[in-house]
Amino acid sequence: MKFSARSLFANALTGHKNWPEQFPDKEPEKQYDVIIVGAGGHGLGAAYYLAKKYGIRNVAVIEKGWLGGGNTGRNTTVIRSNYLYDESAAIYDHSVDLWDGLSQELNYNTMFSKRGVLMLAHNIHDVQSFQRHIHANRLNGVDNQWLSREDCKAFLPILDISERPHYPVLGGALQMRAGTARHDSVAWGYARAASQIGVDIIQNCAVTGIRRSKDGAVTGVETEKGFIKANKIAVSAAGHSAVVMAMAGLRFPLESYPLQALVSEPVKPVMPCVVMSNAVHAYISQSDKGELVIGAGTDQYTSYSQRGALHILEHTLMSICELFPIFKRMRMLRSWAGIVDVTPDRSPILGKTPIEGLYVNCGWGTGGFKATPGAADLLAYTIAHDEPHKINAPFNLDRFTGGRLIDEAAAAAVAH
Ligand code: FAD
Ligand code: PYC
Repeated sequence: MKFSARSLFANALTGHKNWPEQFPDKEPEKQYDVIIVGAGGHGLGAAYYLAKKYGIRNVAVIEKGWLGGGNTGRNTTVIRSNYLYDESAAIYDHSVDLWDGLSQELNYNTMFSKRGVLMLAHNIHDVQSFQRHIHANRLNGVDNQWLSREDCKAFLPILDISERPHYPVLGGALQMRAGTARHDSVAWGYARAASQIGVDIIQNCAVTGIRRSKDGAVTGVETEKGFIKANKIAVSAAGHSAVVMAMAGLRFPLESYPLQALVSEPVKPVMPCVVMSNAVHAYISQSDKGELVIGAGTDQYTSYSQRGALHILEHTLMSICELFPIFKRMRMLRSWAGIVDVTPDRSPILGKTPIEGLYVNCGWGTGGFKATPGAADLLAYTIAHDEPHKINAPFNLDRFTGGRLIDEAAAAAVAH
């Protein structure tokens, strides 16, 4: 049996043993109270809150790769809550609130930095849409303000506000409480804290099936290493949620797409905030190490391949250079992709399923990193109480049959 260097390192850090030492038999008798499928920030965070807030410690998080190796470790860390609808304001703002104290809560520096997120408007439709968002946000107590073209330049001097670019800047919406964090620290922080209070994290162990009793309730998961029993199972397997839910016989309204990002060589501080532009399919920030962190829109075709199309990156870099001519000679160090699962209304699905004992957290699409502490907290609540919290109740699966969609396409901020 082989283990990657990363997973051995992960185990060393969390004090966890690998599967064979933990479960010498192929068919362990171990019965967990809760199994969470997927050791991303959401799954690990839910395990932490189950143990910490509700005293449910007999929990296993089962991961096919290494912890934090999915989208949690691949994203560009934009955290904001400037969504349009009341339901979204409540769920994303709950998360931003939790980000605030997370480093202290976990005793692990998540490097949350409220440097502001500026969303650029390039046409009259953008202007109207962003101003509508600003009004809606304010009514919900979420900070967001309109900047004129000149205000944008004053806030971000390297921005080209001339008529030269294909998409001239007409203004922008700025949320100052928004910002960035360090992506994998969230997974590590939750993993260490959960592990310290009794949660098992089992890596290199893909879930391959969900077993159900004759009356339909879940009884456990089939994995590459054998069957593991539990009467409650939560699936938090971003990008692959539809595949895992199909194991229980459920069809989910999700499509999976590659989403790409890249980073440059490090340079001295030059970007004071995050800048996003849905119209040009590009966004950019600067990490504390000095690298420019640049993200693209999703690929145009569905795929589970963790690499995206080159022309998407070319288009993104072209747009970045138009908005910021100063970056034309920067060299890019690396690029990568993650698989995001997208719902028809671009809002997540977080709650119970029609199957007894089966819970789901998926469909965060291009925007679930910001939601990590909030989604984790609400998933733990839903599992512990066997009913959703009022914040996630609107995000249930049956909104797609009942028609109560929460259409956040315009607030997604990343081109799909
Ligand atoms: P993940 O971290 O993906 O964890 C899910 C885990 O499930 C994975 O580790 C996977 O291996 C595991 N898994 C899957 N199938 C199985 C199985 N059968 N058995 C066991 N385990 C399984 N969001 C933002 O808010 N801001 C951003 O700036 C942002 N930028 C992004 C940039 C990129 C390039 C990408 C790809 C995504 C971005 N996102 C962003 C989205 C964000 O990354 C995700 O929504 C979020 O990280 C999802 O977290 P998670 O814990 O649910 O999923
Ligand atoms: O949801 O803010 C976001 C985001 C930024 C980059 C990718 N997603």
